[in-house]
Amino acid sequence: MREMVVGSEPARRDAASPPPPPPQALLERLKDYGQEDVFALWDEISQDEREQLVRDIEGFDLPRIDRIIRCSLGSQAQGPPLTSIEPVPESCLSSVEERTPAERDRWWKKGLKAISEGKLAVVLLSGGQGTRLGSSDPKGCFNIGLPSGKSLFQLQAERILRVQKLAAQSSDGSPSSTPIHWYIMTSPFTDEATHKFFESHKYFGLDAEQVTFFQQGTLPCVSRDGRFIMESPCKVAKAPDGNGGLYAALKTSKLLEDMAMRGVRYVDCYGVDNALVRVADPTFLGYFIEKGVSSAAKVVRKAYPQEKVGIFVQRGRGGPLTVVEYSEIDPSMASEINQITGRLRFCWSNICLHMFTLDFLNQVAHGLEKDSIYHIAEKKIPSIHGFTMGIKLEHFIFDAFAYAPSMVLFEVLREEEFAPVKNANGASYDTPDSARLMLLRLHSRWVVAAGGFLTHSVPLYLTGVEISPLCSYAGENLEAICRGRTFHAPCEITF
Ligand code: UD2
Repeated sequence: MREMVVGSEPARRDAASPPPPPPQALLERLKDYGQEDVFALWDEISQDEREQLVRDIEGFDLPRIDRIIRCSLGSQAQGPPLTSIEPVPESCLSSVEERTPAERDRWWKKGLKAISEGKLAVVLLSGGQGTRLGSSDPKGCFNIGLPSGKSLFQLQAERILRVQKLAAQSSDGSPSSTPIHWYIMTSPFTDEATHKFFESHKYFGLDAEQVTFFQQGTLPCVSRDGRFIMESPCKVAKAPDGNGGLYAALKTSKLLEDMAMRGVRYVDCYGVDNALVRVADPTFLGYFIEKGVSSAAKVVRKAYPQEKVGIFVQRGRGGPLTVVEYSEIDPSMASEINQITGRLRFCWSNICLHMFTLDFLNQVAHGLEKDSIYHIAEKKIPSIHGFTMGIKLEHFIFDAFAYAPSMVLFEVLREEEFAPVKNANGASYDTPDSARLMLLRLHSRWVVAAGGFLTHSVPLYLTGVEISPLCSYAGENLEAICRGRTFHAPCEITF
């Protein structure tokens, strides 16, 4: 009778009965893809762990994973694509400078009308692991230290509530307005904590029925020669498949059909880690509808060559607009200067704020098979050897722009709409402190513009006031609240 110790201790083996071999068929399949090493420690692990390992491997679509590994590692060896790279033509961009108040007003109203008719859905990309922020919680849970103590999720939920209210007020007479449906993409690393956070905060005042969570896929982490890295003797190391995993996740979860059933025509898609993100922005939506294009992105002027943002380029004269990610850009290209304007030649930065038609999302989601080239991120991977330098394979959401029949860029001001929360406080940029200050300064300007006054006990550049999104989305509706009143910074202004 063999004595088995379940758990991490390898089962003591009775010399007379060696452990059963790995399932032969599975081993043969792994050999076909050069991944048989996953069974290297088979004899050292317990029966339970062997069963876990077999289940793990049987969950893999090995042909697809092998194709992605080969195509992605192979394309890196081939170097950058040969097509020429040009700056974005001015005809593809709406700049702040050229935008008239009449256009802004027209787009704002057009966007609110479409929102009141239920034509807009919002997708939040929230599957990333907030490793740079040093928090084990999903980034949306993060409190950037505002007077209100609100998390990024709460700020975004309340901006949705505010836009819903504006849309209901704008629709001709009918007080009701279709709630904006909020699709939140998580990953196995963020899903449970995100669900719990929303439930414990009662969805921040949203109707739980208007929020749908769905998970993106994961891919094995691999060594530079394409072999699976083992996280433990009985588990392959995996990572989320990038924010471009959105398209496969929408397809797998049949949420594109869900959007169609709700009458959605436009999808606003954004990254969680921007404290000033204008979720469901009526102006951006109105512009998008008026241009009649399939995809659009908000951009800001790049602050400096090394800024960690993707930059928009045109692939060949008249070609599609695509993004070269900061982790893949050639430093000399990042620093090129336009000799006429004296500005950076590639100056339009991606800020992970995108708009798509539902038709285009369907086109992308059903064309995925051909797109097996994933981006390669060299990272320290937790493994049976502690940490192993390996590769995470990621799709980027902006990879789909290359297939867009038509695309436009919409410039916004960094100080109004882009306050990234990427690094832990103490870093020199994109921290919770820098994002908090950008929000407080913006809202302080709104108060003064509405006739209010500020007093402060610390220098004003270090503080300011926070306006609840429930009061104002973009600085509107503040006269009645602020005119003639004095607010002592820091404080939250709410109803
Ligand atoms: C992103 C953009 C970069 C620039 C920068 C601005 C991409 C690929 N890059 O860089 O061009 O706009 O932001 O701040 O968009 N996410 C997922 N699943 C994943 C990985 C990420 O949902 O597997 C989400 C993540 O939660 C976040 C967003 O995508 O909301 C951006 O992801 P990131 O922080 O990994 O991207 P970053 O800062 O390297």
